[in-house]
Amino acid sequence: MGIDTHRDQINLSRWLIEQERNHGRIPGSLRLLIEQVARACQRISRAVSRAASSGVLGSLGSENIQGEVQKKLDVIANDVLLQANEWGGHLAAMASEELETIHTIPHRFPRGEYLLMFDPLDGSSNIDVNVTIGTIFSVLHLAEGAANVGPEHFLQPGRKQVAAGYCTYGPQTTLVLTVGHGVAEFTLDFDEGGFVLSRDHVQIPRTTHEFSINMSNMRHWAPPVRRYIDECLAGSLGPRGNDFNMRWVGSMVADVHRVLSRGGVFLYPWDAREPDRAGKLRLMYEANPMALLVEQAGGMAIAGTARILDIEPTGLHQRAAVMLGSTEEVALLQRYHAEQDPHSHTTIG
Ligand code: P6P
Repeated sequence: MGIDTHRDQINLSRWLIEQERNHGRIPGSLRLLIEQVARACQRISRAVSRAASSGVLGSLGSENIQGEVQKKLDVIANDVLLQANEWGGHLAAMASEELETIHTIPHRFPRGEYLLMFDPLDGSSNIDVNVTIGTIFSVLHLAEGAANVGPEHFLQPGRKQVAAGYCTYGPQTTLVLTVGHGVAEFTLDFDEGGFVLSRDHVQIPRTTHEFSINMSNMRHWAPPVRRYIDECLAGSLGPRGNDFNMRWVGSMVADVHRVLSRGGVFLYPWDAREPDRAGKLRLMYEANPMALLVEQAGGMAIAGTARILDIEPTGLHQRAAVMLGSTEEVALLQRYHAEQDPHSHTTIG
C-alpha cells in the first residue's frame, strides 16, 4: 500500500493564515510579505539548481560593498528578492548584503510598514563546489510616523524583529521561519509546487557534544574561545569529561540548520587579525535573524558576554561575533567571556 505523503499536508500559506486568523499573531500584510519572500526563495532555488547548465556559476569579476568577490548567483539572488518584494505594498525599504545603501520602494508602488533585510545568497563561496548555500532574511517594523525612510530606520536591535528566517538550497530546499512564536520548518514540495510544513515547534536540544568552528583560525581567537575549544578537544579525559565531534560546512545557513535540527554550538568569533572588527558575520542580516530563530527554538545566541539580540546597531553592514546553539554550551562560553582577564582582549559585545 503506497504511503499517501500528501494527506493533510499544511502548506506555508495555510500555516501563515492560521498564525493570522487562529492566533492573531501576525497581520495580513506580514503574512503576504513572508509569502513573497518564500516565492522569491523558490525562484532562487531553481536558479541555483540550474546554475551549471545555465552558465551562471563562477564570479562576476567584481567585488561587493564588503570587498568580497561577487558571484553571478549573488547578483541574481539579490535581484530576485528586490523584484519580488518591491511591488507588494508591504515594505518601506529593503537592505541587502549586496547593496551599499538601502533600496527604497519605487514611487510607482505603494509603500508599507515593514523593512526587509537579507543576505541573498549566504555561503556563496560554496556555490561552485555544490555545497549547501542559502538566503537569510529579517523583518523589522518601520518606526511610526517615519516620513522619508533612511538607513537609520533599519538600525534597531535584533529583539525588535517581527519575523526572521532562512532558506537552504541543498539536498532539499528548506524554509525555516519564526514570527515570534516558535520556529517552523517547511520543505519545498515539487508536487505541491510550494513549501509544506515538515517540522513545527522546532526545539534545539539543551546539551550537545558537537561544535562548529573554522579551526584554521585557532591561533587568532580570544582566550575564552580558545579555552572552550581546547576543553572540547581534550575530550573524555579533559575537564568536560566527554568526547566532542566537529562539523564545519563553511556556509552559515547549513551549519545553523544542523544546530537547529540536532543541537550543537556554532561559533564565528572575533579574530586578532582584524582587532577592530567584532567578527566576520554581519549583525543585521546574518547574526540577528539566526539569533532570533535559535532563541525561539530554545537555544542561546551571544556575541561574547552580550546577547546578540540586544546589540544596538550603528551601521547597516556592521559585523558581530557569533556563538549560538545549545543553551548549556553557549552559557558556558558566555561564562568564560565574563571571567576573562579584563586586561586581555575584550571582544565587542
Ligand atoms: P570561512 C560564507 O562566506 C560566510 O559568510 C558564512 O556563511 C560562513 O559561516 C562563513 O562565511 C565561513 O567563513 O572563514 O570559514 O570561509
